[in-house]
Amino acid sequence: MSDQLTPRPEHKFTFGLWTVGNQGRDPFGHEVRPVLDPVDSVHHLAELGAYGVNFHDNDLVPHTATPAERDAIVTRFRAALDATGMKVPMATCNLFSLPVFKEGAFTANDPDVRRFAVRKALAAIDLGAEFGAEIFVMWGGREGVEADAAKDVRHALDRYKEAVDLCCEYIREQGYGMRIALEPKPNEPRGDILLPTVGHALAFIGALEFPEMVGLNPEFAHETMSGLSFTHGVAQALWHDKLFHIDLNAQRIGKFDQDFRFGSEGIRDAFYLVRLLEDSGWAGMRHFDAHAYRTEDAAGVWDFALGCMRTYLILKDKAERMRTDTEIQAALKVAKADLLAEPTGPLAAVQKATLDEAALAAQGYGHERLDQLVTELLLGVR
Ligand SMILES: [Mn+2]
Repeated sequence: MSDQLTPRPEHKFTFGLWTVGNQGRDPFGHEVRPVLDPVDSVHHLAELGAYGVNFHDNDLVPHTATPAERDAIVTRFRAALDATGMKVPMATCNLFSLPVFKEGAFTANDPDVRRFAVRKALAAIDLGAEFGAEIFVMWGGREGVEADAAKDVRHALDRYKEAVDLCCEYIREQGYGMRIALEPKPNEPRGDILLPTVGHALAFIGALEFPEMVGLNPEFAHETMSGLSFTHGVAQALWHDKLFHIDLNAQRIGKFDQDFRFGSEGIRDAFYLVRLLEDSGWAGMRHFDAHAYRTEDAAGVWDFALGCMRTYLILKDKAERMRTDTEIQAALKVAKADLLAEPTGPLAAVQKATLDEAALAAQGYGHERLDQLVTELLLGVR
């Protein structure tokens, strides 16, 4: 059992450099942890059994770096990857920290700010491609507004589409084979952010020039902030074949973006998510976009990272037990869960069927018993 809960590279666990590198700054408090060298992160995470790391351009290469400094950083980082066997499956671009993006990046009103943003994204795509990244995440943290008078959302969406199209055009031109994953979020840092939920983003993809190149990177915390079921959002992304990447963490409804250790809140939601990912056979990275509590020192950061992975593996084991638990499987039969896979039609069958409305209305589905059995499984008494 203990070996089964030990993270290993084949589990495909990845962490952003910004997650373990988070220094604990919040809107009211300064940094509490020193800067973490990305090379140290690679070594620590490899020791813990992770598969790889992901980065924003400026997590690795500072915005002010000269080309020579960039090359030296890239060489040193590559050596750490080679020494540990760690991969870089995803890269992204920081289009939210610099003052130039205070009014937006891809959707800024000023066309020159937009050009600056697209150019920065193209450079980040190059950097990701250099490390073999197959997914490029776009989180539009500054693509939003507080003063609604100042921005026509319809035009902003035109410009958002244009920017994504330009990035796709560039990826194709360079022959990178990279795919783009949009990351929805309802608010924070902007009062309202564009593409606020999985549903908004899925609809947006249909309007793009290269829709087959673009999918989603849904985040547990972001959907939960809206009070929505993250698992349902992920299920719909899977249904559309648009789950390109995922951001795992924990969050309570109605709070600021907490980015807690996976499973630290909403353990039940986390369980159903893991069950969905495992049952669907989804082959993507199990990526954690979270950070250690501000109370933690350097050692606490590695406790945090290991905790994310162990909780995932524990929930994966619970999902497996659910599949083999005869009482739970019998309760699922009572709930007729298996019959949902059966088509309703064809039309002639619908028209011909003998339907006893009173009998159908009178039947019970046994959800109380089923739910309690799953609860007891999660609580460790089954
Ligand atoms: Mn995220």
